Amino acid sequence: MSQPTKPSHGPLTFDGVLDAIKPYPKRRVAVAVAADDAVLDAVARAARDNVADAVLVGEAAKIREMAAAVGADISACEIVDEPDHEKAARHAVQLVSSGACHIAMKGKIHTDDFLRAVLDREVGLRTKRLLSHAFLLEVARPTKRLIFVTDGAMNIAPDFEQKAQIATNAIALARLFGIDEPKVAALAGVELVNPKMPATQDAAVLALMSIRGQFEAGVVEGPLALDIAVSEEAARVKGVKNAVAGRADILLVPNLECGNILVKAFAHLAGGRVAGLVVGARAPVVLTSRADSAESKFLSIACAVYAANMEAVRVKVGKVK
Ligand code: COD
Repeated sequence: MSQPTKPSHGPLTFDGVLDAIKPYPKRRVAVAVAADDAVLDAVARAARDNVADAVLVGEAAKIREMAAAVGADISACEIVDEPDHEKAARHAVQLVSSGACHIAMKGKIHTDDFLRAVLDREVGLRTKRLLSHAFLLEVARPTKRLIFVTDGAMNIAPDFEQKAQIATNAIALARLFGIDEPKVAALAGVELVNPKMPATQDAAVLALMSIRGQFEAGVVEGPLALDIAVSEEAARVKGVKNAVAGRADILLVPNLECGNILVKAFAHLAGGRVAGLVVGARAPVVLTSRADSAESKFLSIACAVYAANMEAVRVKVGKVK
């Protein structure tokens, strides 16, 4: 496997991403079902800040009406009138697969409908590998940095093999964002292997694979409970010592529900900044929740623009040995 391109900087925060993309060429985002205030706000900001312009696919009259209502200047955006959600998703994705746009973005459409277009054999952006989703969370403690939560939006109940692939995808993504050797915590409810908790068994075998060198450029440990994964104090109190405990860069969750709840608690209860991307596709895909803030959608566009400029990493995300 080709090693991911190594960025010339250290680990990024969201502000670091915004700084890094300043000299990059402006990219073009194809938005599926764009009639949504937060989406329009985000694309207007992206156009104003020279990050990206957009093709807005959806109900044209509604898009214009909403943009006016929220004061979003979308004059730099092209609008494609397509009121049907499925067709709008396919059209937006096709704009990317044909090369007319660089990034696909989910608007006000159900995630599964959008992802089916991304996975479509004709117009989609699938590769030979598993596509997975990663949330990027900007945490404040102990220092401001990005951590990655995967997969809280695409693979519903990954089996062991899929978990290994999801970890590999996330390692490539974290490296892209400046983390040299990402530390992956395979999360479970406890740190001991319990046959009654299948997530602990998967996590333990993933950790064993890591010891055997089966993940390139990253280290996986598990099972780890969330507190031990992210808090050195919790790891110390519970007597867990390993390369990942207290310092995880990637939280590999057992299933979609765990990841989704974790990230929504971070965003909606703690007010944390979050972005969301699909990893492993032929082009960057922005995938945030419909209720996410305009800022979250803007940051996701910025992260996708950043990813679009790291060609080698975007395509060659590696494989599990
Ligand atoms: N990567 C690559 N190929 C895939 C993937 C993937 N992650 N998932 C499915 N495929 C391929 C399969 O190999 C097959 O060829 C084809 O796609 C269809 O597979 P199915 O029948 O298993 O998939 P679908 O179409 O029923 O479901 C795929 C979804 C991604 C839509 C589904 O997994 C899903 O609904 N995910 C959760 C989305 C969601 O609701 N998220 C909410 C949180 S915001």
